[in-house]
Amino acid sequence: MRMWNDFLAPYKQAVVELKVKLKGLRHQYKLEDLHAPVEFVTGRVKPLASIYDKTLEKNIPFEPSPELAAEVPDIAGLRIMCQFVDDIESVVGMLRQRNDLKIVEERDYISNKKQSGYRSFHIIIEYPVETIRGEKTILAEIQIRTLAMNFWASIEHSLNYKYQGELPDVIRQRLEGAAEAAFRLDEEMSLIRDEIHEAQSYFSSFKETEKRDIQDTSWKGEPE
Ligand code: 0O2
Ligand code: 0O2
Repeated sequence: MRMWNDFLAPYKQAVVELKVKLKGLRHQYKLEDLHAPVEFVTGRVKPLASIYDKTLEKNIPFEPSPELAAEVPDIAGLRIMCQFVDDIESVVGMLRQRNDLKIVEERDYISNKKQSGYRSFHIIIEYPVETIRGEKTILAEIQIRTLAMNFWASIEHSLNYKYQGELPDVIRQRLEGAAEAAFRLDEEMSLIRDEIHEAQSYFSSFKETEKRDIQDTSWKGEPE
């Protein structure tokens, strides 16, 4: 187990660091009162049981090794959720410009959805982690998707887990239909994007004023 802990340590470090950095993008947009292409960010280190399944699939030994690190590029996984399909392109553009990571592969499952109906944009990066024994470069996967794509993927993932990958035909067809419905929802939302932005910016400035008023009242105290 010690060997696995040592092997996974830089991946854990990378997930923590990248989560802070990617969430930071959202805060920077908010600070400037701009629409943030990042809605929220999650991250995880692949559980050992899932790494084990991958090694069976790829027919490689289940042991910490450079081969495993190269064959399973999503041991460190980050997920960026966006409101609109166009936001995905903005996020990908920003990632391409960063100096703290290097993109080594892009997979566009939005233009080319998977047979299951799955849509998302995947990026594999090389990311340097500073360790007590010097710099270690690891691979990490960043998945970028809309809220609707994420909703579909998490439901499909749970169903696949329940049926252990053998989905009954009727459920498979329903999921394909649901994937199209999610895609149409994204298209509809894009069409009223400007209206939504206006409403959100109105709502946040209203909240700010409300917060200021409350602070003013508590500072002055209750009228006597
Ligand atoms: P905020 O201020 O809500 O953005 P950790 O416990 O440190 O490992 P973290 O980030 O707390 O990690 O948890 P995780 O599971 O990686 O990410 C969850 C973050 O995503 C939380 O934000 C949730 O609020 C946010 N999240 C999850 N699902 C949704 C959703 O459907 N909509 C929205 N808008 N946000 C969601 P934080 O980090 O607590 O901070
Ligand atoms: P997890 O951690 O449970 O999400 P390949 O070997 O080239 O066929 P590979 O290595 O599976 O492809 O990479 P791919 O397909 O680019 O990305 C794999 C990850 O994308 C999966 O991780 C899922 O997170 C997500 N994904 C891909 N296809 C689907 C799908 O049909 N439905 C859902 N819900 N998610 C999908 P893991 O490894 O499954 O693990």
